[in-house]
Amino acid sequence: MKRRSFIQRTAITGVGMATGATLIGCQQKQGEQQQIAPKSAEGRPIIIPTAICTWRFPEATAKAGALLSQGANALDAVIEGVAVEEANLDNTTVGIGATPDRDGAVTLDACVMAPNGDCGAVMAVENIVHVAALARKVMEETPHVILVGHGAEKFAYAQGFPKEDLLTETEQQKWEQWKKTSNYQPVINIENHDTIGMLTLDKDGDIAGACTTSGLGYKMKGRVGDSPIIGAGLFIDNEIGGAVATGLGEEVIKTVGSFLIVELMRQGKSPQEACEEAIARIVKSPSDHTQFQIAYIAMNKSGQTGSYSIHQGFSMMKYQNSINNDLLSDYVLPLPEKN
Ligand code: SD4
Repeated sequence: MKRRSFIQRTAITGVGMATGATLIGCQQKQGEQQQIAPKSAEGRPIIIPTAICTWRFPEATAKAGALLSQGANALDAVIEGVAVEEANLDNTTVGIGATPDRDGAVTLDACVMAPNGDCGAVMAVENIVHVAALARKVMEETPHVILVGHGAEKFAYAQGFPKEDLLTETEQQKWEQWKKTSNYQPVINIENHDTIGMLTLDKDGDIAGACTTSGLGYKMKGRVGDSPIIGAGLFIDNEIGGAVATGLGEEVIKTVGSFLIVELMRQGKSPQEACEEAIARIVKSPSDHTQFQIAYIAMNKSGQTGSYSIHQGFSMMKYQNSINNDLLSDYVLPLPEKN
């Protein structure tokens, strides 16, 4: 089912449903969630393994959440979680099946950040599906943080990643159609935004994050957005928490959004307050925020979460205690009429 029709259906019925062993809770607003950090009888914080992600990807949080419940560490869980969407042919903004660039090539960006502060990223990579796992390899197996283009692809083969054609027939046909007008008009919330950014908190209280995307559909060759840029698309500080962005990357980069959110949490803001402040910075900037979507999600060390977006329509998945909740985000602006 296309994400948009799923939104409409769930918004109308508001019913829960089951996928495998995982209960998907009713749609709730992020603000309606209980956000009390649980404590033991002795007053010590209890850590509840948690996975959150951008947009409505219940299978991804279910995968990461189940692994966390089985004792997996935050980094392993987050890589496996986002891999679900990288392999999802129906997701046209991540991995195989994604929308190509203007030249008809699918090029992927991803980054990861580990609890110890290490990070890795790959940009503009072709022919590799699991680019978050590849970013992890850059982090763990090279002295570098970022590899781009052919260099990243060559490294992937050396690490045993298979070469795969990422352009599906459907996306090729859509691109052929698009070429007739070459009309580049991103539509808020729909075709151009389905990047998955995920944060995981494991039983030891460690936080990891990953972000993986094809960026913007029909982007210029070589264009890179915020998603693989540490501090912009993703940031983790294991003493504080983490944040991930989705939406028009150019605007996230200008405000170093994810780093900003973690710093605001360090200063005492809740994840929700920090996400709202980061969006407020963009809204206050000279860029015309009525014309693009940006959303943030954040989590602190207690498993408290927040999300906020410029436009209506963004939601975050949150898996905690075997419940996979779809949390509608608060926003600055209602959807424009054309949507
Ligand atoms: C980018 N932030 O490349 C990404 C796009 C995105 O959902 O989030 N799409 O700018």
